[in-house]
Amino acid sequence: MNRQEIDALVKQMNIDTATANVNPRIQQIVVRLVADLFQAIDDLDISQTELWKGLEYFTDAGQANELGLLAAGLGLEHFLDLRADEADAKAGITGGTPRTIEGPLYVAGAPESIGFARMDDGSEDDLIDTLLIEGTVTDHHGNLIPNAKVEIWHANRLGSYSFFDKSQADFNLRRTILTDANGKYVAQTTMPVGYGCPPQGTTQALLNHLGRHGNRPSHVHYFVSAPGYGKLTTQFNIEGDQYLWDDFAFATREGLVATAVDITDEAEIARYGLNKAFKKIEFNIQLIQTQDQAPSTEVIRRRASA
Ligand code: MBD
Ligand code: FE
Repeated sequence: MNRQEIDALVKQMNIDTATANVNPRIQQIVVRLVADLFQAIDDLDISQTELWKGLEYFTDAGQANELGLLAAGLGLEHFLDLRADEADAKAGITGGTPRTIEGPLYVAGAPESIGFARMDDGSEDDLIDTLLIEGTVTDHHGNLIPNAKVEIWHANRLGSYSFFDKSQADFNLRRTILTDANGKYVAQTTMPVGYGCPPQGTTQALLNHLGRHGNRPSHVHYFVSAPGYGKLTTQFNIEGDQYLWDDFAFATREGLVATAVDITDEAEIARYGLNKAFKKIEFNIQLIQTQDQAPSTEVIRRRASA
């Protein structure tokens, strides 16, 4: 079949046969996606058995709640970031901390505090290094932004996230910190370990067929927002991890690589109120002022809440 025949066929299938509530945007998107699918079936001579295999895959992935993970693993989420960067550039927006993907593991409703939060529940104290994260939130001139909302979430020493891993306490390693009067935030937590896709899951099954691993480097997620500034979705990825530049979700970016510095000096340890050597990461965040011509950076998607 040629494209004209395919387009004609798809159009026919999308003629309104009912009168109410047509959504022209959905119509436009579905017509295009269906035509592109037909084209791919034709080009690749996809068999009926293969087509059903694909539909069954989506059924299984949806039932396993792994479609968000799949979107990360297929690079869809990263692709949308690259498009958002392009849209910013077109609108003349430059600078600020780079964005990178949210991933599928955010949970709304984490405990809030001002200036400082301890994020871990102490259960990993003897098993993993303490990590101290500190930084400021500023505008792109370097002016400090007090009262900015810094939402932080990360994995434990096994690469697992609370809520999704029911063996952890609710909101373990998830906090919302409002920057203090000096625009500063400090988080005391534990060193995260990189995430790996569930080995028996639907995402890993597909990655296996593609000859790909399903691992992420050690990283910490952020949402940062303040009135008058675009909401920033980002992460830092930690230097030294074998997957730093081999992330199955393509989230590591220049400007988002953090170095964990070993702090062993007794006076420094005492100054932070700690009782053992720890690692420290400085992660400063620059927000961009909202502009009329700027595309919104707020992404609406279904998220867990606890
Ligand atoms: C993660 O922790 C993550 O950040 C992404 C993008 C995908 C799966 C797990
Ligand atoms: Fe993550």
